Amino acid sequence: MSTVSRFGVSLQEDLLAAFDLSIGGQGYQNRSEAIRDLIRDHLIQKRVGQGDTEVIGVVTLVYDHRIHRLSDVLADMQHKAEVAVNASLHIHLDEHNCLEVIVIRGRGDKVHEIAGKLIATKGVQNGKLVTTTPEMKH
Ligand code: NI
Repeated sequence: MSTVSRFGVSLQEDLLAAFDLSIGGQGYQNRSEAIRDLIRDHLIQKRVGQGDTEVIGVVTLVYDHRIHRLSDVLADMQHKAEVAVNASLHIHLDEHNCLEVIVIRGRGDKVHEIAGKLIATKGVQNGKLVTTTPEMKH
C-alpha cells in the first residue's frame, strides 16, 4: 500500500453541492472515495487510448434482427477481428430487437477499431464501448 497524500481543491460552492448530490446518489460515503475513482478512471482511459496497452472492451449493440444478414455480418466481423472475443451474449429484447454484449480483449487500438466498426455497421441502432484495463496497479 502506497503512502496517502492529502490535497486541497478550490471550486465553486454550487459545483461542489452538485458533486456531493451526485456521489451521494451513487452511494459514496465521502468525497475522497469518489475522487479516487474519478482519478483512477481518468488514468485508465488515458492508458486504454494507447495502442500498446492490453485493453478489455465491452461492446453493446442494439439492432433489429429482421435486417437482412445483419447478425451474420456482425458475427463475421468478430470472427475476423484482430482481438480475442472472450464472450458474446445475445438477448432478445422484444419481438424484433436484440441486444448483443461482446467482451473483447487485445491492443487498445485494435479494440477501438473493431468496436468502432461493429457500432458503425448499418442497421445497428445504438452501440457503446466501455473500456478498462487489468494493468492498473493502484
Ligand atoms: Ni435476438
